[in-house]
Amino acid sequence: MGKLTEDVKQMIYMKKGIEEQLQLIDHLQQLGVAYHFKEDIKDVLWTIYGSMEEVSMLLKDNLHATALMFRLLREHGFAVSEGVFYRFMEEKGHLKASLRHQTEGLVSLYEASHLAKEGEQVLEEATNFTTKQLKSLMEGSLEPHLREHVAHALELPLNWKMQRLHTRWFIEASQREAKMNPVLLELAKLDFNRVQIIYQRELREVSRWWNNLGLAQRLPFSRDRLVENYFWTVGWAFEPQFGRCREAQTKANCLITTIDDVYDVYGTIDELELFTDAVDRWDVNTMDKLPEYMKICFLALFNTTNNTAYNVMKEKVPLYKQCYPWIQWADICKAYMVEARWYHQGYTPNLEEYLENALVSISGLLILTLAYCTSDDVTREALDGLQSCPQIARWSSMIFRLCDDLGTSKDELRRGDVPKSIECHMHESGVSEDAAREHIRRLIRGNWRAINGDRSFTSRFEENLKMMAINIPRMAQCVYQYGDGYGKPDGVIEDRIRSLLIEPILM
Ligand code: 0FV
Ligand code: MN
Ligand code: MN
Ligand code: MN
Ligand code: MN
Repeated sequence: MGKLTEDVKQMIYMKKGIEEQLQLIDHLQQLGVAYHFKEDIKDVLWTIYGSMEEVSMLLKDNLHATALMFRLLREHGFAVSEGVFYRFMEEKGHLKASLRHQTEGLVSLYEASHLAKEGEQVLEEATNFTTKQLKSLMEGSLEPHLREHVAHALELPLNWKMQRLHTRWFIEASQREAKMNPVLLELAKLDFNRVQIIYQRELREVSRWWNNLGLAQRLPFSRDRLVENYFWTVGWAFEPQFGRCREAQTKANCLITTIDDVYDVYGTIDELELFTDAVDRWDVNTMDKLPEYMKICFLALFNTTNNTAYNVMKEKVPLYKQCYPWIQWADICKAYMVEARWYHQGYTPNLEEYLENALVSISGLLILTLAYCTSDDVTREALDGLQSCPQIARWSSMIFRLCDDLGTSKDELRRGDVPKSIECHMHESGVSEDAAREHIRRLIRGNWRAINGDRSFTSRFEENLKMMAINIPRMAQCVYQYGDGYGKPDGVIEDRIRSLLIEPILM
């Protein structure tokens, strides 16, 4: 593999046309191997960015290359304007009808348009135009490989997809088409299988931890989902170097799920008040007052969380206060408690009141805290810039929550649970369930625009953190795409897990 990596590195620097250059970077990304060439890719993009005007002239009416350039630059945090698309528009602010026949260009523009920031009307028009055109192309006769690409793009735009899952699809599609550079394809297949073996080893380790803990046996009412819990973390950060992060997050996911079920399914309101207080004090001495099943649950949480913090401290003294994961745990339990009280009282909050709390109870902020405290690049300075919760963490958690509600609230309500965003909005505005769901989907798109507007970074640490903040909603959209893929697995998720964690790609 070392030789292959060297060959590809040379390819990146070899002199070639701008479109070819962009295409290579895009292929490396979609094949899931760009992380080997981070600095090289950054070099090339800086050069392109530095000569944007000439490059734009060169690309003239090449929609595919222009859209590719725009997307790659924006993905990497460069300040590129939607103005690069003006020349594809007519006077009236619509895209030229003649673009209808450029299938490849339409797909690229469709993907680029999903990186729109708030208020970018050209890109909004581009999403609508390309979606409509691509759907109508699907109704006609398309060359089979192209049809497959268009269908895959329409299912979810690239910016919303779980990366590893797309990588697997893209490698296999490239294999079928036999158009991809064989060196790239070979590297991608080898690397996919190599990384899969790393996942299997990590999964064995956390399985051993979870089985030894024995919590699921002691709390039989709770969901027991070790593999799924690990699968989420691969979606949040797939690269091999994030193994410690995946370990800490998988453990947290197991505890989140168990404790969420204590609050939603099993505990009485008085017990829950006691548990919330114990977590807030973070003191084993408060355990006496808890019922037996909560004692063991508290101790599992206490030990696991302290152990994670200890490992961080052992390697990177000191453990900064912003990294204390139990602070996040106290916030989560308090948010669970608010929901339990609302349910107990039969209270329906309005949507804003609900979301302000549900943003915390979805646990995204804890997940991000664990990400940065296990990060190799964490520094005092980086953390000082992070004093309060960064905006991107809020937008990211918001999408996580809204997707969870879209996928899980039907069953939650049937079982008896606090009204979720859909019901809160219906109650507040008197609209139908369908209209409420559409409203929630609009909110999701708005939060995506906010995230897209915040992709620049000034350090490796910030870059990694933002990538994870972007991957959280991607993963939520993946798991809840067809309902509650987490609580009530439906076959789709099992297949996806198998393809990422178990089945190697045939060489
Ligand atoms: C989902 O459960 C759940 F537990 C989530 C999304 C958080 C834990 C899982 C991971 C972080 C992987 P549920 O829909 O019951 O959550 P709510 O908050 O709606 O009760
Ligand atoms: Mn370990
Ligand atoms: Mn729940
Ligand atoms: Mn809950
Ligand atoms: Mn839910």
